[in-house]
Amino acid sequence: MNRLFVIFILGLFALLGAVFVFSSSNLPESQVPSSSDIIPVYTYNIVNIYPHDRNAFTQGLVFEDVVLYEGTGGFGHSTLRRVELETGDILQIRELSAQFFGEGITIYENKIIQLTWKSNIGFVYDKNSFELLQEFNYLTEGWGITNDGTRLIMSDGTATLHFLDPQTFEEIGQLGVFDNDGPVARLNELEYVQGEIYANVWQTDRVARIEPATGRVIGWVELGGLLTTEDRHETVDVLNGIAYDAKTDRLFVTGKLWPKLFEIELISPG
Ligand SMILES: [Ca+2]
Repeated sequence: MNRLFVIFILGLFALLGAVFVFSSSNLPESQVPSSSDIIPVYTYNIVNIYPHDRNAFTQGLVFEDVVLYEGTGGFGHSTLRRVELETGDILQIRELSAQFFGEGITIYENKIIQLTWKSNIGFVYDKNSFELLQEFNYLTEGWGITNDGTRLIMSDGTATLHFLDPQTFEEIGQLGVFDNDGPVARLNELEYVQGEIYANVWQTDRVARIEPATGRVIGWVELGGLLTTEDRHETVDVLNGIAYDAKTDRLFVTGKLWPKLFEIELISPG
């Protein structure tokens, strides 16, 4: 009886071992981080410098048609705005109720979607009138948001991105973001650029270029040095805000309370 039991247990372990070896060997190569893979670090050239509202605590940035859309944060200071690129002039503004701390924004089918930080509420506005059309809920904190044309992609300050259905706002998937050192946390403002997800990493000058299918960081963009010492004489906060104009292939970045907004082009390493 005992011997049969021992044979049974040994057999069970052998089976589990075989299953483990089989499943490990079948992981797609891209999901197995390897320290031997060097992640390219991109630098930048400044193409244009535009004025940016020093009072805008930038939490969301989008470019569409010929203008910028910006979401700002802070309790009692949160807004949604349409901004002229060349002058930085505010063309239209909607203030959020003081109980909400505005976060990321994205434009989907003529609607602007704006997250809030800890209220678990997202707002949906008409893109032209800024009229509030709808609210929706989510379980995590709200940080950045963008979309890939079919899904909303949202960050919550961790290393996990959330995919949301753009009609129902239900969560339809998650993506763990990692580089060679493991999970990449504090993902903040997002932008979908030519099939990749770009993400500011909060409190750094770095942007992660993320492969949407795997969550792997396939490039880092090093944006240190954009502001001059003079720019930093007044209060400025961290880099935050990436916008992409797909029609003209222009990439824009700014930061919280920054006096400038930059059009940049990326330089490949080597
Ligand atoms: Ca953005």
